[in-house]
Amino acid sequence: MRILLVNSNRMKPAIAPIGLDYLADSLEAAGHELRLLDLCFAADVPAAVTAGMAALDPQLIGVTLRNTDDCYFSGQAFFLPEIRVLIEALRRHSDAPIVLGGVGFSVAPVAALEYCGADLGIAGDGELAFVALAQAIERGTALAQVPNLIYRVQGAGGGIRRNAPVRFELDQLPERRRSFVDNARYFREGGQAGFETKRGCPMACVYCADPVSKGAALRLRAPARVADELRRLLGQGIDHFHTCDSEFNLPRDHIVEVCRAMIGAGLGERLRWYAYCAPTPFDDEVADLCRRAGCAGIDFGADSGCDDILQRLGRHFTTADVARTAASCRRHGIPFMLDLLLGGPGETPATLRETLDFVRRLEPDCVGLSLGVRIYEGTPLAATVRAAGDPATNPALHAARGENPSFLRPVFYIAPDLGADLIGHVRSLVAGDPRFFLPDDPQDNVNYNYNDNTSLVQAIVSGARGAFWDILRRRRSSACSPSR
Ligand code: B12
Repeated sequence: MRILLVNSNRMKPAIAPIGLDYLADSLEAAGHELRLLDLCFAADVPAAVTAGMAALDPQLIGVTLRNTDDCYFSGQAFFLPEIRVLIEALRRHSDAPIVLGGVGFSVAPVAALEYCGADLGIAGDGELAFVALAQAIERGTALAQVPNLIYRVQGAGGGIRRNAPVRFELDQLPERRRSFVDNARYFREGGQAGFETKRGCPMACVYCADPVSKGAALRLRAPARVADELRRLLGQGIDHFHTCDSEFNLPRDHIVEVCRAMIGAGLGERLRWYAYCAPTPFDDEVADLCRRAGCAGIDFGADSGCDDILQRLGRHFTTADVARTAASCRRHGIPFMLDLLLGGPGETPATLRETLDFVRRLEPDCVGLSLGVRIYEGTPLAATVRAAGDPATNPALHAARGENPSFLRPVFYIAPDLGADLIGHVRSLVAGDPRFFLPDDPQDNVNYNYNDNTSLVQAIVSGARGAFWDILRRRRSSACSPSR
């Protein structure tokens, strides 16, 4: 089949649509002819759509939807209206079925399909499902057999049906060539490339949609295959990376084995990588291996410096664990960021102060502050909010709290005890400490929202590479240094 894959993510700095790179390997192995319509860099989207459709005349169109919104309380950018317009434009050129997929889509797939007006959707893993869908369309067989598929039922009753997911071992998939997307350009303009060592997350954090979109079961890739993929990207001139796992150190054995494979392949000296990690499990052996495997920094999802809040958030660690992990990073020279999620259930002015005081004592290289907790369909927090009555009148909910049954439009939880000016309050607690990244910081445009972040874009154009937080941190420390 002739299949057009469309990247709809235009956020800058640009992040490569790794999901499409992976899908392409499976679709090409199944014999399909593919073309990429990458709208990230398109100056004129309607013109790019016209050209892309004319070049292939597709029989099937897949659109990746990575972000439904920027998940950022002070930003509240919502991207689905643009996706709806894009789908209308694609439809004006072709009768080919339009399929939506991607991690943003997978969080609330039925609502997203209805909102965007696509014909079909695939929730979760795309590789086997998209191949099965193409085959069903080609042969005219029943859509009911296609795993992970969301589709409209014709005839009596109508409605939207969702097929059961099929989880598979990732090493069943073809080698990841990383050759469909222009990764070299994304590296020049986005400063990094992603790579995946596993899928799924078994943790029970009340707010997190990863178990919804990726499944709760961990599915690991063979470490040698991960090293091979990194080598291929190195061959394209890319030497800074970010993991695309939910948490790289879950399970501990896997981070250890992946690091050993990187060291064994001689990658530790040739590349630099960053990761999202949970505060535990982490210890001196893990830190040492990370460092030798090329780790340039870790972003730990610490969330809070208050044990009661950590418990309410369903986290599996304590503040003592965070302190131990911070000390390990220091001992092994690993720069680290602590990511905080402020304003969740039980948060008060006193717990905010406790958290910021705690974090300061750990001397992190920087601290990312997210204010307000984005509520996602299918999470324990969504269930708690629903159990509390009509979301439209719930004083803890902000932004799209009315007529938003699947929480598709951005809606945030902010503990009612915090009063109206959470940002102002946190800003005063931060008291100008340059290690803390505030939302939309007016001081020096160090803004911890990666959505259209012009200072980051400029830094990358000037040659900065690495995780966005590390680029911001280095930029800020050079701005603060007396020599400048
Ligand atoms: C790593 C990561 C980052 C890294 C990216 C590093 C890199 N170089 O790639 C960084 C730190 C830069 C980042 C930034 C942001 N991120 Co982020 N990120 C992730 C994370 C952990 C992994 C995403 C990923 O690449 N997965 C691996 C790929 C292979 O999986 P995939 O894209 O889902 O693709 C598979 C399927 O979805 C499907 N598929 C994909 N496309 C298509 C298309 C079709 C047609 C089909 C059929 C199937 C299909 O098949 C693929 C293979 O199975 C996810 C959470 C998670 N666990 O997934 C959050 C996540 C995607 N990020 C999120 C957000 C909000 C952001 C930011 C907007 C935050 C901000 N305000 O600054 C920015 C946006 C950056 C940008 N330009 O897009 C949200 C999006 C939620 C939503 N509802 O919109 C997520 C889900 C986290 C969360 N809050 O829950 N992120």
